[in-house]
Amino acid sequence: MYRNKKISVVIPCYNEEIGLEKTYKLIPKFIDEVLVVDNLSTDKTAKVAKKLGAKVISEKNKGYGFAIKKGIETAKADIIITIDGDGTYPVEDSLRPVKYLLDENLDFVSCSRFPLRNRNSMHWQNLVGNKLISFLMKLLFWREFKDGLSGMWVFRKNIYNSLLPLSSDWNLSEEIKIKAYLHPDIKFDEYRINYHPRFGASKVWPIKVGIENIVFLFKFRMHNTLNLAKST
Ligand SMILES: Nc1nc2c(ncn2[C@@H]2O[C@H](COP(=O)(O)OP(=O)(O)OP(=O)(O)O)[C@@H](O)[C@H]2O)c(=O)[nH]1
Ligand SMILES: [Mg+2]
Repeated sequence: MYRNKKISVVIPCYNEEIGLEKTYKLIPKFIDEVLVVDNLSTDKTAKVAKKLGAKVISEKNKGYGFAIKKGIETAKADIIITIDGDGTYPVEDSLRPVKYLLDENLDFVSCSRFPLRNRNSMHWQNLVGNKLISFLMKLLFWREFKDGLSGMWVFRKNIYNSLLPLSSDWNLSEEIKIKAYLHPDIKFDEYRINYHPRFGASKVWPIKVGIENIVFLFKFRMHNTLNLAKST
């Protein structure tokens, strides 16, 4: 609880038995609810999460988007914080972006990892991909996104129905930020955070995901242009 607001942390997990424990132990006391979404893990992720005291839900459709949506929809909170289960996002400092959201009367804060404080925290392929996608987001949507692919967001749950992201995979990260920024009644901003090296092995193919992210951005832009043209 913080300033009378109930706060949930949502952690989508696919085989994060190593990182989840490290992540969980850093969760600060003001958090009311920790939701671990087990996305078809074949390791002990669900067992570890239960033992730690998290609420464990399972998402049977494979994909980051499916997992994070399930967690957000299940969370019973006024404010939701999303992080990864690999120890990378600074949940220990999550009061800062929450304060920023409330002090500035915002609805959606996307936590930016850039400029990186610890150069070793991100593989160079991810760094290049992130920069390229953030640049394309700026070019296509005319707003600077310092970190278009950050997985740490702090937002008011009551705006979620106005965003309703459709993506089932990694594209959801871009989609939710762009929708939050474009929505006329939602106040969006970014807030700089630290980023730590990952615990456990990565399961992502950065080039494949990068290409999917780029194709999605162009399609999403076209869809928005068509909708705008129809409404004028
Ligand atoms: N790879 C993968 N991760 C998933 C999936 N569903 C949920 N996740 C979780 O989503 C979070 C983000 O995925 P990460 O693998 O950390 O992706 P990333 O941060 O872009 O890249 P790395 O940390 O370098 O692997 C992690 O907690 C994953 O365990 C899935 O279907 N595939
Ligand atoms: Mg990660």
